[in-house]
Amino acid sequence: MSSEGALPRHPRLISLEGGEGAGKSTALAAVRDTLAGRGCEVLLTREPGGTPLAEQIRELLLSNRPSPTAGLVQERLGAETELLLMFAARAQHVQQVIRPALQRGAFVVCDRFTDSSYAYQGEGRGLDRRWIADLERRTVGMQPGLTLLLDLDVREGRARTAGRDLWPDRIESEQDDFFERVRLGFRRRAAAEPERFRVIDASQPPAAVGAAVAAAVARWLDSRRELP
Ligand code: Z5A
Repeated sequence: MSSEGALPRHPRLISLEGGEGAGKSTALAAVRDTLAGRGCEVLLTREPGGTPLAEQIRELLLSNRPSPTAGLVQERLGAETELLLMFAARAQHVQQVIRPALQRGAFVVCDRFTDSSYAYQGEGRGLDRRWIADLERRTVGMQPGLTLLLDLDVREGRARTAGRDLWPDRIESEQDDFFERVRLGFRRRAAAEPERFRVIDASQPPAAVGAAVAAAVARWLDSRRELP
């Protein structure tokens, strides 16, 4: 068994994953409403980010604006630095927000989590997955009990967000082949862990995506012994 597969799954930690423009906002609302409808306390959060410090790290990771102090040459962020910053933000987020919320009995719904590091930094950037697994084990120590993967054709997702931002962020500025590797990475992880992942067809209209997500969460809750 791989080292990342050996981590315990937390029964109240849910993550949402997928490529750009997959519709995580609609899905997050559907998860929140399904859980709240059963009387559960729900904390919605995101990565990279989720605490003031982690949000500052997010800015470092994603900002693509020319810096007034950088002169003409922008310093390139290396793949290894990108991975370590993702995990620096995540360590802070897990320690300050996620663990305390889980400990008081809340459900935590996270817009992206460690699977994004395997997909973007592992498959996209080509970094060694054993290194990612080691960081995951040391700084997170658990996996979500449920991961919803919004799967969508790369070009369709990018078309949805085209023209949204004056400055597309640093990762959004990558080429299609990068995002094809990321998508494949997510799909491989979902195929390897079918009991944790539910793959949602994100090409459907928003209401249908929301309904599919709500149904998946409801079935997952019903399948568990300790019902909320
Ligand atoms: N990243 C990483 O590399 N490693 C890590 O470990 C982590 C993250 C945690 C920031 O994430 C970046 O960080 C991300 C991965 C990297 N980079 N990329 N690319 P983010 O989640 O903040 O960024 P994002 O994935 O680019 O967000 P997004 O493009 O906004 O995607 P979304 O949240 O899934 O989409 P949305 O906001 O719900 O919808 C986007 C648009 O599509 C909007 O105009 C909607 O109206 C439209 N939309 C949504 N659903 C539909 C449907 N069903 N039909 C038609 N149109 C739709």
